[in-house]
Amino acid sequence: MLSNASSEATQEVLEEYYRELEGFSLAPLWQVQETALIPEPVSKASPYIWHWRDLEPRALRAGELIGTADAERRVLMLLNPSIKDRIATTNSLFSGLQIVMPGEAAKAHRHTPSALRFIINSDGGYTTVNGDRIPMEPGDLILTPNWTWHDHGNESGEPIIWLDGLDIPLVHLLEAVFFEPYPEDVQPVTEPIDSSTAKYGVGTLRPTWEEGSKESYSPLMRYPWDQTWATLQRLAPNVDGSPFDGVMMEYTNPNTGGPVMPTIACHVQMLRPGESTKAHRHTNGTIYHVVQGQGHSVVQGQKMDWEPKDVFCVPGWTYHEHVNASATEPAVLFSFTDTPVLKSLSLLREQAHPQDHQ
Ligand code: 1HN
Repeated sequence: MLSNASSEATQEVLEEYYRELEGFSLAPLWQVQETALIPEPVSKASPYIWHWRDLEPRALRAGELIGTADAERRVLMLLNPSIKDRIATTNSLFSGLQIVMPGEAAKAHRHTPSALRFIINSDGGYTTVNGDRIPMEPGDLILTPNWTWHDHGNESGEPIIWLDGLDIPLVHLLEAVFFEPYPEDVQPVTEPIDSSTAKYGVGTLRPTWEEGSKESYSPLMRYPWDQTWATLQRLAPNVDGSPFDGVMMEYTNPNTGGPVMPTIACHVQMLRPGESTKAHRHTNGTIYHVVQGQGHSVVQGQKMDWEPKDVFCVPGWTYHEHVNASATEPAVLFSFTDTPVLKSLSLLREQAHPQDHQ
């Protein structure tokens, strides 16, 4: 006979038993099962917005106070206020603001966390990735995938500032972080300038003498802003776009049509004048950067007003919707997220808000 009888053990006997378990590195699942198997995700991260008016002076001040000898990378970390014990902007992704002063170079190194840069201010900056020297122009997306050598330089007279995005929290969780400095401060440039853009930048033309990269990441390292902007402008008047994201485009790996890196997908979206989206939520968290325009997003019922160059994060499984406040000007958001990881593990879920709005 099967039965569901309760224990007849006294409280005292149970307490003694639980104390004894601790000594053997054992613990009863039945006391914590509800925290292990929750009905739906509850992110450790909070929604948060960093305003450019607060960021810019502090980034420039870091440029005055901290020399390259004191900082391999002069990065102001955008740390989620609800995550105390790790370097994280959302639960799985990190973002920071990096500044390179005139005449400076940030040393060559490589690491297994993958990085992207979205260029904010630059007039003569460059990044070299595996021997390919890539110019940095405002609005460009530049990739530094897993284990690629990279160093940055500024040969202009003005500070250069960009937004860094890395999968550091995720790679730390997986205990797969490796780091190696390059033997010299600066790696040699071994390719013609900006060669990945020349070879792969059109997206529909491929160099036949190369087999096609076997790497899991995009062979194209720079996605120039002028192409991105031209595409958005051309499409926006003629398409419905997404009810949740407006005219949202994904930056793709030209070899696969898939995400630019195996851990991070990058998107750019235009909210047309007066456009407001419906609310939805998905298991991936997202970090947004306002390229242009003014508006607000409602995240978990909280209104966040944004302006150009602000950065904000939407934790996973958190309802969010976006509003372009201008009746005449488009708003453009760049964003990055860990959907490729969730998708490949069958953990990507999305849900529309039942009332369309929060
Ligand atoms: C890093 O190596 C870079 O190479 C930028 O530019 C930001 C944040 C955390 C850890 C390493 C870079 C980073 C970073």
